[in-house]
Amino acid sequence: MVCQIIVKMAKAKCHKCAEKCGKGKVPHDVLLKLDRAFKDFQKTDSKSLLKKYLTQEIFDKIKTKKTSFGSTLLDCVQSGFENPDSGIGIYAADPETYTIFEDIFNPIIEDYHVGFKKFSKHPTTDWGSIKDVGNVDPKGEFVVSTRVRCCRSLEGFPFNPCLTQNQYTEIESKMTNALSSLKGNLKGNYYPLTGMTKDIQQKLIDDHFLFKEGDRFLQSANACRFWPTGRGIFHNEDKTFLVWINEEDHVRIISLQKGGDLGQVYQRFVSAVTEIENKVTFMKNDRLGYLTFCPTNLGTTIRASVHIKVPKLAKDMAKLNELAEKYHLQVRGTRGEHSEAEDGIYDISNKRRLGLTEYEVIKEMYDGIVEIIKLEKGKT
Ligand code: ADP
Ligand code: CIR
Repeated sequence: MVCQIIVKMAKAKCHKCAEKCGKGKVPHDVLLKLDRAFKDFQKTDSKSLLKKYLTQEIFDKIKTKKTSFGSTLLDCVQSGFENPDSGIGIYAADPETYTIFEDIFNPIIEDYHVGFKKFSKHPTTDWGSIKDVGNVDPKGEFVVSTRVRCCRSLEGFPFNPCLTQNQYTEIESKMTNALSSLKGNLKGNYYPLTGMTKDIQQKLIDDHFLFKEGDRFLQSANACRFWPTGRGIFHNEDKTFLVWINEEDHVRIISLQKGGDLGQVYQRFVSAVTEIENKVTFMKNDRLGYLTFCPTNLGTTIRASVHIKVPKLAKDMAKLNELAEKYHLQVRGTRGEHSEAEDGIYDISNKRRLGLTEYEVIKEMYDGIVEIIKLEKGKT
């Protein structure tokens, strides 16, 4: 229930109480901070999508808006303001921000997901003909490993910046409860971060199974509060099926194995997601598909990647990036986003996840990687 006295007070002049019911004005100190930070941000040479689209006109139009969770524009853009080297620079502080601040989210979404417009609608889930997905590198010459992941948010909970400590543990127990009934090759155990030794945690990170700690983009977005409460990883014995709990998103479901057999990885992925979705309800939006904390992860939320060695193409990184863009792919370093390549291993994945079906995402990645390998082979 929204407190009407507080609403009236907020409409008059008191902003403090209004924060609680979410219907009032943006507090004066937040507005001042926003104005100041925006001015500083304008002076940077940031290449982020936030810089590209947050014009003075849009900023002035939306800076006084607030969601019913109490999230302001500052909650969404402070990561991008504090980290001008961001690629995107904006997070959805809560699910409502996608509509309340649509004037900034929409152009960023359209740019990142290539042509997904204000009136576009994400298609319904279609896993496609799973058995037709093949191996991107049957001879095992280039691909070290293959991974497919998706993100999910539990219905009824906001995103990181608005979660209470209790909600973190509630999400954790809802998920571990659901995961504990998985059978066959999905059967596994949950390992909470709380109580995990630093050695084990680091080994899991180094082996590419676990999320890293201390990501400055997430920290500035207020996404690491109460760390490590509620955070952890579930995996099967072979570590080919993994679930991250309460890192950037409430849930990340991952299928991973050595080599280039995308078909096998995808098959395991689809069966895991289907099983989990039979047990828990995830947040879905008519227009944007599955809702996530970062606008890059909307829609199918799928990132299908290979760890690949393409030494000839990688001699000219500008060219490799250009090539990747042509096939709607994205090149990352060995340890993921914002990392460098180690031992010549690159992470190449589909870039867009919204506006196309799950199968189309996988097919886009498959076709692109096969092309990249063909070009690497043909290069002298
Ligand atoms: P996400 O994919 O979940 O958005 P990151 O880019 O940070 O996040 O990657 C998370 C982890 O997954 C990193 O350790 C990264 O090295 C690992 N990873 C990504 N793709 C592969 C792959 N094909 N094989 C092995 N590890 C991978
Ligand atoms: C950036 O803008 O570069 C970071 N906030 C990361 C954006 C996309 N990556 C992600 O969500 N993992």
